[in-house]
Amino acid sequence: MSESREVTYDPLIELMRRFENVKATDTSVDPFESLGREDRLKKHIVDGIKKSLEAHLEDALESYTPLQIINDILLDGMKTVGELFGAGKMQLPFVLQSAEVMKAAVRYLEPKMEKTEGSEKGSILLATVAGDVHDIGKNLVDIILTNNGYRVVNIGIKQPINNIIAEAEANKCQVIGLSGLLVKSTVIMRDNLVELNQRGLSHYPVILGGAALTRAYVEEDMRAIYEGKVYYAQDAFEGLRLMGDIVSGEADAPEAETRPRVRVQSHRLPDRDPALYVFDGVKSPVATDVPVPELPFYGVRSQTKFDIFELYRFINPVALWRGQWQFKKPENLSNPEFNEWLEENVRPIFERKQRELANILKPRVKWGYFWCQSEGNDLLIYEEDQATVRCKFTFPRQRDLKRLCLADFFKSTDSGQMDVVGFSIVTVGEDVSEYERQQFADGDYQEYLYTHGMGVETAEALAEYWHKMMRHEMGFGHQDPDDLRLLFAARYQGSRYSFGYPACPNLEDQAQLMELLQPEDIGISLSEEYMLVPEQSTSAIVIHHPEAKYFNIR
Ligand code: B1M
Repeated sequence: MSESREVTYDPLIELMRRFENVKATDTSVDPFESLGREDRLKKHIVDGIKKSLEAHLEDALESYTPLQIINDILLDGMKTVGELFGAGKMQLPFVLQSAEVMKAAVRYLEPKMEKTEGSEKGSILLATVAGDVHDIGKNLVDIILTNNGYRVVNIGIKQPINNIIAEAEANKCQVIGLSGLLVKSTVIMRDNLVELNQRGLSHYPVILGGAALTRAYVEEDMRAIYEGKVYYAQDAFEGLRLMGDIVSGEADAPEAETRPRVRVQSHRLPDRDPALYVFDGVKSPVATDVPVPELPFYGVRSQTKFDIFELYRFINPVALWRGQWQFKKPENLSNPEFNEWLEENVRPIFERKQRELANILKPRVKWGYFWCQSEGNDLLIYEEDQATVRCKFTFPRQRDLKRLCLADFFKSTDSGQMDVVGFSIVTVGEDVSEYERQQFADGDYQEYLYTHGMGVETAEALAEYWHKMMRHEMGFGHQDPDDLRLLFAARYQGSRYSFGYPACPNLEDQAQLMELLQPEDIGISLSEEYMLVPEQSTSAIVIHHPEAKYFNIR
């Protein structure tokens, strides 16, 4: 795809259309030529075309008021966009492109509106809850709602309930929308609902969203607690549908009095059960006779110089293209056809973003090795003298299956042998987050999604790349597969486990890791809620044992 060529259509959309067996348009022909005023504007929205938008809006203003254009034509276009997305016929980046055009159109029309005219369908206060830094999910909801005619007051991340209530009241919002990705956020959301009850504010319908939630948690546990109405939105479009239903009075959530009384178990988290941390004498059958690598060095080192393009090779395209950018396989394409399509259409975007962000991403790593031994479910980390305990991590043990516990991958205190453990922490810096915030504020939604995904996956790539380097340092990196796809599937010796993930779920352990690595000199710090700052950072405990693979605690 040539970047500089002037085109009046989007080549990607044309290609998508081809996949829907619609004949590709002849590009020499003006795509709007045969269309009437209304259809022209709808086409701008559905196909995400900004070129000639203002001229076509001016033309429509001869027959319609600005408000009519927004409500009756442009929003109708956005409705089609939502339907196409829902039917799997439109990819998220193109939905965002349509939202960009919608925003540009509204910006153009707004100054021409009467002061008394209001085009708002309803209003919502959006916030990521206290202690949680995740922004993008909530911002996608903001984009979709704003550009479908709702007034969104987006107050950002880490918002305490006092702010949420104050802003909802001050801005006269009809609905409160809370987002959060951390397990702890699900508990904070519950506390927020209790607070709304206590303050007599349960007249607010509340929408909850974010990856750590489940529908059952919201629709059973939370509904049993909240005296008002509370809904679960799995994604931004469910949020949109719910807003429509709430505003029109059609939303289906049983009234508090008519709800069945469910016993609130409050989202029991199996891996947080204290009993799992107490060693009962039964270990897993993990081999205890594996060789211990030579300690590469005791203590920590840092690396701040990287060839960014070498690093980009370690980005897992599946995670970026399908996960972050959400390019989904249309039903009528086979896997090989879809892969071909991705290579042809998405790889050029990937390559363009690599160049664009080469000086914005600032990769930095701090890592180290320590003497250690296990004792039951504990991992003791020693000073260089191999005798004084420096700190201790306690891991949960599977209740059943193999009864795995991370501690079992190390020589025990009974063995009389010392073992070696690695830790790493990586970041791509703060600048990329600042850059994406600007793109969001400017309404460059598609680029915002692309930049965010690149930041996330470059951080992941750096962690993967450095884990490889550590395997080399520990003397077994030469066994790594050459094929990067096998590397992405963790087909190498040992594993890298991040605190907060199932085998080591305690985010609080990040504090000890920080103490060991002291990464402040490479610009990483820990927030009060154990989140890493900058946002695009990740930490890990690196285990050399050949049987160390991911597992869940139940
Ligand atoms: Co990490 N991470 N991560 N991470 N990460 C999670 C959040 C985690 C759930 C993974 C897991 O355990 N399975 C877990 C938290 C668990 C916990 O609380 N204990 C976790 C962890 C532990 C961590 C670290 C602590 C690991 C470590 O380094 N020790 C670390 C912390 C980073 C930090 O402190 N700064 C970390 C790091 C990272 C990366 C940097 C590698 C990377 C980027 C993180 C970032 O964005 N800042 C990352 C990623 C990518 C993830 C997962 C895999 C994906 C998150 C994402 O980008 N989603 C995530 C697991 C998961 O979500 N499945 C995970 C895409 C985004 C668009 O979706 O925000 O969910 P989302 O929004 C959606 C819907 O949920 C919904 O609509 C949106 C759009 O459709 N929605 C709403 C959301 N809010 C809504 C509100 C509504 C309606 C709908 O109405 C109000």
